Formats: sequence, structure tokens, C-alpha cells
Amino acid sequence: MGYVDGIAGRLAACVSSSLPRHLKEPMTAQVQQTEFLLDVAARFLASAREGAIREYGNGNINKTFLVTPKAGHGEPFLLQQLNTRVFEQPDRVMRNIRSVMRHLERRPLHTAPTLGRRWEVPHVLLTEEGRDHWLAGDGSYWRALRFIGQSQTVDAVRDPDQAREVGFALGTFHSLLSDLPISELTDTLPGFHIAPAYLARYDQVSRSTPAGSSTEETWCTRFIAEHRDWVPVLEDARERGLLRLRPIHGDPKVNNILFDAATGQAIGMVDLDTIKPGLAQYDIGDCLRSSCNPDGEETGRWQDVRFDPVLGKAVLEGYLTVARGFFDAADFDFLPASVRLIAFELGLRFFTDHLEGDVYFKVTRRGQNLARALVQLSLARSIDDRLDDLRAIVEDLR
Ligand code: GN1
Ligand code: MG
Repeated sequence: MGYVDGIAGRLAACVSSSLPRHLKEPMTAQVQQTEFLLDVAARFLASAREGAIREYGNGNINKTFLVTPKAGHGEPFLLQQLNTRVFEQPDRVMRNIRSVMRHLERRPLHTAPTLGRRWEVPHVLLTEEGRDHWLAGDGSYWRALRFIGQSQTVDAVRDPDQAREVGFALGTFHSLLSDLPISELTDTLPGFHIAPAYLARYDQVSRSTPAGSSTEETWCTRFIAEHRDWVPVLEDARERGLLRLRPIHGDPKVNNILFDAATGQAIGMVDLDTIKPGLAQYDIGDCLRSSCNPDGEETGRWQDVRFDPVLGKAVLEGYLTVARGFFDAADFDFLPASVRLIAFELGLRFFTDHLEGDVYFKVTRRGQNLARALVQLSLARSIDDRLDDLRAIVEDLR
């Protein structure tokens, strides 16, 4: 992640003219890239053209940059290039975010679960023409978001107190949207979290591009084959009318939760691209599979990956301090299976993408999606081993 500001970048361009050709070209490309990014940033704030820009965060889908205008020329903001290979209809993403913001603005504040606490929302910034995105000449789709200062994210949860805050954040998010009619939301990513569809896709891909014979690929193939029966649990429950659709976040992994830099309290949820009508269990499952794996998603030591039920209990406690009011008996029934399912589903998604040649999740090296698949499948195995503990925790919390 290189920090390049406009002036230093231009200076580097002059210096680079005296460099040998093989050293000169990457630098020139970087400068052009910085110029391009500052030009896009300036669509949202004219003075940003003279500012600094650097890559920010570590999302697997979109590209995110932090734009810092020169002192006295405006607030820092995030500039994001939406991945239109994943979100084929980016206008839908922006429409959903608008519906959510409108809903939050007209909601009576005195009922908010965050009363007396800091709670922040990643507002969308408009272009000079009043649009919520900028379509660049090369077809890339850009948007800008308010940067929430005095905050931090974590890639793995430290202890039960932090886990309780994670649960509080998701519960608050669900609670704030619980009275938003799902008819006001569109589906930004058809098939997202529909586990049987991911399995069908995997079957199709693994027939046309079979896995190799390495130990890791063989392990994934066998593990998936042995646990196919885990897959339909939530879609079956939905079809039987046991679980209902409601507004969900879609991607509540731990590094999409903001913490106050000083107090450590959770203060908001970011990455609103996948808000859509869905099952709360997708979100809770995703939140637990992500926050109760102390080694994090990118660990190379997949054999050691463990689900930590103590953290799981704390996340659920935090969630229920806010969400108990709209959580019914069936919601509790499906919690343990949903945590195992979402870990397995994500493992399946990473492994399929590995077989397809890394077309969906961003990678910095070949083999990274295989490594990620191993972590999630191994986590699903650990959740399965602790399923009785998880069931007991859920029973206690009912
Ligand atoms: C992707 O963009 P990011 O990193 O927040 C993915 C999630 C996965 C996650 C795993 C739209 O999220 O579903 O759980 O990677 N988002 C999409 O790290 O597919
Ligand atoms: Mg995301």
C-alpha cells in the first residue's frame, strides 16, 4: 500500500525521466494512476485534486482509497471503485444505501438502541452535479463515503468484551432496520448466501475444472463431499415458512465493524453493498464465523483454526441485548447450524473461485483463495465439533 501524494508523485515523475527504462515504467504508471484517482476524487470534492490518496482497508471485492485534502480544504473521505464484475448493477447498490439512509433519518431517535452511545453511519457524498456516483471514462464506477474518524477496525477479535461489542453492533444494525419494509430494498447480488446455489455452482465448476491432486485440494474436495448435507438447512427453513426475510447487512464480518479508537466501543457498521432482504441467520452466522476465529481469515496455519465458543457466547449476548425483541423461537433454533453453514459456504465459495482461477475474490497471489478455503472449511469442522456447546449456549440465552 503505497502512500503517494499528488506533488510527490509529480516530482517522482520528473526524477524517473533519468532512470533506466525498466525502473521508469512502473513509476510512470503509478503516477498516472494517482493522477487518475485524484481526478475521480475531485468529482466529489474539487479541492481533493491537490490532496493525497492511498489505498485503504483490505476488502476482498471493491477497491478503497482514503483521500486527504490539503489542510483547511475539506474533510478526508473514502473513495471506492465498485467491483462491477461482482455487482453487475451498481445502481441497485446505491439505491439500497439511499433507502437505508432515508429510513435512518426518519426513524424516531429516542427508540434507538444506541441512545447515549456513539453511533456512526457511512454517509454517501455527492458529486458536484448531485449524483451519488461517478462513471469514469474507462467505465469504472466510483462513489465516495464520509470517513469516520477516531475509529478503528480489527481483523480478529481480542477477547469476550470486544466480542460483546461486535454482537451489539450487529444487533443495533438489525434493530435500526427492523421496521424498514423489505419491499424498499432490492437484491444487489442475486444468489448471495443461497447455499444450495453455491453447491450447484461448485459441482458445475469442479466437473469442468477438476481440483488438482495436492494434499490441500484433495482435503477440500473430500471435506465438501462428506458434508453436503449441511447445505440446505436455511433455505429449507425459509421455504417451510419457519424463517422470514428481513433487511440484513449481508457481510457483517468483523472488519466491517467500527470501534471507537479511544473507548473500544462498537460505533457502526460499514460496507453496506449487500444490504438486502435475507435471513438474520445469514448475518449472525457470518458474524460468528468471522469473529470467533481468533486466527483470522488469512492465517496460513489452517490446521490450527478453531472456533472459540466463549467468544461466540459473548457475541450472541451482545446481539440479544438489542435484538431480543424481534427474535422469535425459530430464530434461536437455527442459530447453531447457521454458524457452521456460513463457514462451510464461504469455504465452498473460496474453493470454487480457486478452481475458476480467482475471478471473484481479489488475490495478491495464486493459491490465496485455496488457503482461504482451507481456513473456512477447517473452521466449519471445528464448529461442527463444538456444535453441542453452541446449542447449549443458545438454549441458555433463549
Ligand atoms: C467479501 O468485500 P468484503 O471483503 O467485505 C464477500 C463476503 C465474504 C468476505 C470474506 C460481496 O467481503 O461475502 O464473507 O469477502 N463479499 C461479497 O472475507 O461477496
Ligand atoms: Mg463487502
